[in-house]
Amino acid sequence: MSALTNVSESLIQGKSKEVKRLVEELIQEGISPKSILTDGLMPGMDVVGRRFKNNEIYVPEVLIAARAMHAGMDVLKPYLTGSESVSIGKVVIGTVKGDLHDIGKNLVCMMLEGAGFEVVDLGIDVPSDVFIEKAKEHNAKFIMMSALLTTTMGAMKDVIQKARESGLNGVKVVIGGAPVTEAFANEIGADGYAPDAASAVEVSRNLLKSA
Ligand code: B1M
Repeated sequence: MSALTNVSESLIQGKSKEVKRLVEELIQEGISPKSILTDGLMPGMDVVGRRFKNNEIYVPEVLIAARAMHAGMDVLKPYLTGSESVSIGKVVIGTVKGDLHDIGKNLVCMMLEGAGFEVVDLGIDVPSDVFIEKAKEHNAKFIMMSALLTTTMGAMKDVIQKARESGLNGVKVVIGGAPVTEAFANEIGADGYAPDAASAVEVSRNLLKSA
């Protein structure tokens, strides 16, 4: 079994300490943090998702695997975020109301920080009004929202309407998450859509250039 497959397997089995140890070892061996993420941790989480969907495992097992994913991500964080200290733009970001999924959103935060954005992470289950209040309070250039459930995506539209009503017209709204599509982003009037964390950086940079 390859070292990266070992990471996936340990994540699937929810072995947090083992995932942490393996990721640390791979870093020591000079394997790129991006490869550890995309070829080790994420494929493991995909298997967990498929098993969850097929009712082969249940919420507790998924939570344990999610904890192992976070253990691996914690090791990678300093490598993915780098040490940029000058902010190129402030972002308020969160998972929308009713939605507790945060792994993808946390990845987006790491990538943004690595690219020099200043990130205010509002966490999960964030009410629409809080996105607006925090964007005002921090004088943010971006509101970014993540949703993993088809039932919570609608909250994004609510935030965009509230942002426009409260005069936050200069603030760009970027959205993403597994069920979110470019078509949906256009439909609700978002300024940007990103299918993954790396693209979130690219989209935000482009929006800054065109502002
Ligand atoms: Co949930 N869950 N879950 N879950 N869960 C999904 C999302 C689901 C697809 C599983 C399935 O049925 N196959 C399904 C949703 C179905 C749907 O609506 N279409 C589902 C369900 C149904 C539920 C519950 C309702 C289950 C229940 O209780 N019966 C429940 C809902 C709770 C709630 O939110 N109110 C629930 C609960 C949970 C746990 C708490 C157990 C746990 C979350 C733990 C945590 O996040 N701390 C969990 C997990 C882990 C998953 C799966 C298995 C994995 C999600 C994940 O972290 N993926 C997921 C199945 C799957 O996706 N395969 C599933 C890895 C992550 C890196 O990917 O988040 O997609 P993702 O992020 C990607 C992109 O989407 C993008 O970038 C990342 C990659 O670079 N991205 C953005 C994300 N946000 C972005 C924002 C951006 C840009 C890009 O700009 C701002």
